[in-house]
Amino acid sequence: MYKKLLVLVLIFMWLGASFAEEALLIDDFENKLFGGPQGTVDFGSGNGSEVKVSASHEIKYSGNQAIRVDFKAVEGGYMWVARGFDLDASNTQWFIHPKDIKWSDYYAISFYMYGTSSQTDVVLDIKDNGSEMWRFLFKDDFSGWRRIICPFDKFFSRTDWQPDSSDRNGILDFPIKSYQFEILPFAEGTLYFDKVELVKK
Ligand SMILES: [Ca+2]
Ligand SMILES: [Ca+2]
Repeated sequence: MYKKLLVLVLIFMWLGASFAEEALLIDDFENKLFGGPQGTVDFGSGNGSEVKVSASHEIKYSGNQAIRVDFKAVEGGYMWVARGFDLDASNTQWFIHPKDIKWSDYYAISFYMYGTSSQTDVVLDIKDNGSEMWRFLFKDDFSGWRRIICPFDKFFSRTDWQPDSSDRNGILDFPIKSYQFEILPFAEGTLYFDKVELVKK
């Protein structure tokens, strides 16, 4: 009897440990979501493109809300929707500071997107410790929530634009300081994002 109970307890402990360690939740868009210097989201657009963010309570993947991104992306335009550290807006931080993450334990960053099968090209950029921007391309070619896993070795250093302060050394220098979504032209619509995690090796 006790032996069986002990085995059960051990199995549950093992399961708990495996699930707990599979991914590290770094962001869930649970704040009030707004832009500007005191903003919780660093977002904007230029050259004719438009972007707006808000909290979505009806369509969400986890917690109380997701981030809703309404956009119009035109040829020659640009946009960004960023969260993390060292951004212009001052309240965009993740749950955990990049310096407190053991990056060598993780091979990918992942998030959930609510797709609309629009065939729109979407990117996730990450900014490395040398302020170099790295890009991962994917497509809105599904409907509803789906987890998009972006392995670090599938990102490429952006050739179209880099911040002035970027080291441009072609090396993905950890810790990563922030991430941002961009919708590529031409596209107009709404996408939702939620639950950003780092995925264990
Ligand atoms: Ca959420
Ligand atoms: Ca670099």
